[in-house]
Amino acid sequence: MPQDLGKNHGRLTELFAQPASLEEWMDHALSEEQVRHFHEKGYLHGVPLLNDEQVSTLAEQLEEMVDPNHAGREFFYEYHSNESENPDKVLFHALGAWRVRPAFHDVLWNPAFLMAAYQLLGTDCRLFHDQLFSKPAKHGGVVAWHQDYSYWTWTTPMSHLTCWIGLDDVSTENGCMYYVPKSQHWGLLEKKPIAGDMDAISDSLEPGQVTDFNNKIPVEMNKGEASFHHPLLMHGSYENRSERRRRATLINVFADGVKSSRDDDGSNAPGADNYPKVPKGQKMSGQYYPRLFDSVEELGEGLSHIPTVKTLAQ
Ligand SMILES: O=C(O)CCC(=O)C(=O)O
Repeated sequence: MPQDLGKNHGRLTELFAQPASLEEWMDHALSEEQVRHFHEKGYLHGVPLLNDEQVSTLAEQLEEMVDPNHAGREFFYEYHSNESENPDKVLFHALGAWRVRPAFHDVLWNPAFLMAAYQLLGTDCRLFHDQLFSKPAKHGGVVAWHQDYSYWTWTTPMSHLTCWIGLDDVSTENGCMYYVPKSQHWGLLEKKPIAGDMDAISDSLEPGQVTDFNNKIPVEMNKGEASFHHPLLMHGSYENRSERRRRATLINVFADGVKSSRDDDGSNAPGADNYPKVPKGQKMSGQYYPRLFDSVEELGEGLSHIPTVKTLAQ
């Protein structure tokens, strides 16, 4: 019987060493300039989060999960695959890998991720969910322009953060993400279909916002590097025109204290039927929404010296 790894909140592997001192945590801290960049533009990219061994272990375990018959498939919250015979050709998107394979479980407690998430949220985080993306070589699939929070309005208040981690080098040729800088100030726009028409959002935009798309930036990075973005930042990715795959894992977190606003019948949370349920009005917490970081416990007296989006705003 496959085990649900989500029942366990301790490390399952030796892949990610835990810092033993404040100094070791500080080795992972973002600079004030990086935090300011995120605060102003709504994103930060090129943050090194994984070494080569971590990348290859995650990539191997992703390959296993691309096979729809793998052990543990039932623990996914969402699982979309075009079911090709050849794993290299599968367009794959799934949520919940942390419950299925140990490296995806332990990457949630990667100290480099936790430190950056603390600084960019300005507070301690809990896991919302993870995601896997694999775009095969020469594949026409796009991820249409969208704002992540348009999928998450059943959790409030909006205090969420996305971390996108490349398991391959990513460039404009193999379908890297694009961001529209400062679009986090546009407010929440209508949700449009995520596949098919890249520009489906365009009829919800003001003329000035349409012009802002001219400033979109490609998030080109080396494998093992991450980008972070604000829940309202407009982003998407074009097709993979290259001979190379483009694989990534994402970690979606929210501030400790975010509550469920999901109606009992789930009507205001389309697509979220398989997520562990929290009654409306209650804090998103419990086994499947673990608190990943306790800044007071981990950073103690160092806390007041660490730049965060909240200290910048003061
Ligand atoms: O990996 C992609 O192409 C899209 C990822 C995405 O939509 C996200 O990071 O929220």
